Amino acid sequence: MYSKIALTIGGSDSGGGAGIQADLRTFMALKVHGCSVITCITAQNSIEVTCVQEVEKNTLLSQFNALFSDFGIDALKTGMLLNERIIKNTASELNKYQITKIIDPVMVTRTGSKLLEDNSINAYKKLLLPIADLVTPNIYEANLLSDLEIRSEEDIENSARNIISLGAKAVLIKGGGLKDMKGKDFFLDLNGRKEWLYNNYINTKNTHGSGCTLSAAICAYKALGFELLDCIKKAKLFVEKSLENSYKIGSGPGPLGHY
Ligand code: PXL
Repeated sequence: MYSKIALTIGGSDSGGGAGIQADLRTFMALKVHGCSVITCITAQNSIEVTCVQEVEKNTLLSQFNALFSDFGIDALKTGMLLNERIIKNTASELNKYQITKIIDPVMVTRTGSKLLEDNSINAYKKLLLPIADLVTPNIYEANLLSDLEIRSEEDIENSARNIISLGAKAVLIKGGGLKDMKGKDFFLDLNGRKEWLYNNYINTKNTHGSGCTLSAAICAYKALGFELLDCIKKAKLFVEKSLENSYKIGSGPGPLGHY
């Protein structure tokens, strides 16, 4: 039934709200077959991350080999890559394949748990931005990738230009982390095409996995063959709908409802 294939490369969230689990649910909701390369396993619930274990190099590379030796992957996204070692090994695999690459530079959860070890930012800049068809940082991640402290719309546009100058073909900076920028994102590409994108702000505390869902939805729409900016607009609507259907399962922020 599904003729297109999307791949997510990231971490497992035992709580099922974010990471690989959110990505695969998103792929399924958008009727794309989903594959995964798991980089690490996190133990977490709606409140905290209590343990992170990376997979061994051979396990990581074997997942790539298994998939790419048999399937025609149509688009991929990266999520939690944890450290420089995983970034390096992932980048050298991704360099082999000419398919659309969405890089979601996951660094920290909304509840403040670190998902990327310190000193790995340079590896993102050097190895992943140059091969990215799109990078999707939130404000915090954009600060670190562009060496700027974003406080205004103008800062966001400058940050986006810095990220493009590092080699990314396009960038989407998600404004949600700033008080007045909820639901407001900025898109810029290599050719100078730029656009502020808006959607309705959905007032819910159940936002766990919304960043993962957005990048996974962009990836799914790309696998289905849409043009990049259309993918982003459709993906934002998908996240809006999923936030409307979000629900509470623990005492912290709950997951999105992808159906
Ligand atoms: O939302 C980013 C993210 C990515 N990957 C994993 C996560 C999270 C956030 O909690 O747990 C595994």
